Amino acid sequence: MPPIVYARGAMPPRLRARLETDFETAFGVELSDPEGWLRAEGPCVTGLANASFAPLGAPEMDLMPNLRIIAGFGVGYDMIDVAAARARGIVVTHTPGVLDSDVANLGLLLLLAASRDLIRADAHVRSGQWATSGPLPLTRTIEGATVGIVGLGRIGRRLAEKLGAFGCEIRYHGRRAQTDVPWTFEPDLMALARDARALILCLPGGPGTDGLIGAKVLDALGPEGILVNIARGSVVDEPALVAALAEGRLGAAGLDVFATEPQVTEALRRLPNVVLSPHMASATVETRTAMADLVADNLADFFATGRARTPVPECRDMV
Ligand code: 8YV
Repeated sequence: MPPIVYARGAMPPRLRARLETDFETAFGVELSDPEGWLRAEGPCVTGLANASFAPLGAPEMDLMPNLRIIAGFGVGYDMIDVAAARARGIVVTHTPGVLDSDVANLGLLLLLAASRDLIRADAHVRSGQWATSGPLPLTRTIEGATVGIVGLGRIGRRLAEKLGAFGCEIRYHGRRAQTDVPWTFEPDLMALARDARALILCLPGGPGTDGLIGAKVLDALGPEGILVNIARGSVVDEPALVAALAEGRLGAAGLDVFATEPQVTEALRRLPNVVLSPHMASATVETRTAMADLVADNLADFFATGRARTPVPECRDMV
């Protein structure tokens, strides 16, 4: 009997193809009644591939009493209740490592675009205003600026390395100082925001970081400051961000993630001093292919050997 996998959320084509070839797979988005299907067939499901941001908790897991592995498509797993999974003997995996460079690159792109006002500059040329009204006001360089990285995981480290090429002074904030990096740890987030030209958010989402960046931090970053978010929308108090940007208390922002994506509030969409992208930091052919393969390989290895390639830290002792 081949393992039965339930595919939750819209599968990217590469992952869909791997799931179809390697396993017997039910694709949730193609079922007329996914919940009805799970009620009837859930006991046959032993693996789940997740590409959805909808919360995955105990009630859904209980529809699949023989589920042994949840393989997530993404490094962030804040949508999965890992404690509930562990309590049911279910291993959770994610896709770390393979997306670091592209996610870091989008962080850099947003930082540069926000600091050089690239979107307005593009519109200035397209509209013909360059010829009629002349050049735009000067912008600010990030060369040599102090940049604060909030969350120095794999992605934060890649970003810090890349920012070295711009002569930036890197400081980082997180749960603890890391001994194997050359950058300065700043235990006080407010102090980091006060000293930095830009804060780049690279930390995990979830209850522990919910609303961490609020009005006080944004005010400390200040009218020349730039906030870049490539983490999760939940990390930022979005109404406070909109107010700070609208009132000029914060200089600019570059955002790839939002509180209620794919819905983005009109207040945010109307602001001229934000650069917006649709949660696309990992969305290159190369990275998404590597992510899809890692999801399928986690499932295949687990079913073949009982070991998974990239369990989330909380599940490392289970495989
Ligand atoms: C998404 C991400 O997984 O890795 C993460 O945590 O947020 C992204 O890479 C990707 O957009 C697929 O939904």
